[in-house]
Amino acid sequence: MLGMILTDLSVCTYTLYVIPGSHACRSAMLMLEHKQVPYRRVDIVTLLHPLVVRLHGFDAGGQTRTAGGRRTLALRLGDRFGTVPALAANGQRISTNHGIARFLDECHPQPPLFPADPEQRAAVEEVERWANATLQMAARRIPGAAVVREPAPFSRSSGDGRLGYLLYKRALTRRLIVPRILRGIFATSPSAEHDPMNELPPMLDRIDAWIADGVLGGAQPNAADFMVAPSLALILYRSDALPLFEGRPALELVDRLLPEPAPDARAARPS
Ligand SMILES: N[C@@H](CCC(=O)N[C@@H](CS)C(=O)NCC(=O)O)C(=O)O
Repeated sequence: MLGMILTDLSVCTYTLYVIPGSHACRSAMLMLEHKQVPYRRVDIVTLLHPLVVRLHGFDAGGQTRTAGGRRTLALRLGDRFGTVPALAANGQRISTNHGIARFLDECHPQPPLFPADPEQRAAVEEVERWANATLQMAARRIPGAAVVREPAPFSRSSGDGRLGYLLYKRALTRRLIVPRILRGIFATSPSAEHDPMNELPPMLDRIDAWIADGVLGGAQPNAADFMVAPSLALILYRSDALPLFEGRPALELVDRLLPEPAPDARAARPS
């Protein structure tokens, strides 16, 4: 079918629509894997995804996303058409990680994605909300600022990493299209003065505090862990972000849930 690559042809009831390397999509994949629910993954060609998921009966779950304080035309259109991850399950259409987490906990209670205790649950939901509204967009714009400044090196280095290749398999396609996505959709500027990297240390401080409080990084990962870790993994595609992570519990969290692939595993992957 136009715009799609079937990545797993085994027969199963759940189908997850994603785009390659998306941190938001990896959150849903981690939650499905946590539940040990088998699913078929459908990779949609990036930029066709709002239309493709809409044609499959999804929407964007009523989101109103902003980037750099702006609601660009493309974001408004995406919020009108649909977003990924999108989960088709037994005839139901579940849009957004927020919806997917709750659907999974209802249909597959064990292991839970939210604590049973109401106070602890409220704390996890607060972090989940922040990760969805603030961290997920910052995670696009922090590496994005480096991409729009210097597209060529990033198009080469983003061919592999904790989330796999980012958005497009071919480096030339990434070189030509990704900077346009970042500027046009996510309002990312090359200006060093307005580099969103400045927002990273306070965000890492918040995450470290939540880990210290036991809301994140517990023995049993929860929905908020699965929202936070992929965004941190995406930020780490920007090499000068790593020193800001060194020695932090936030780095341990992402290393645990989404480790850096070993160099020999990278070499063995088909290009
Ligand atoms: N925050 C939501 C939405 C995720 C999201 O923004 N997904 C992006 C891909 S990474 C998307 O589908 N964008 C479509 C568009 O902006 O048109 C979630 O976690 O489910």
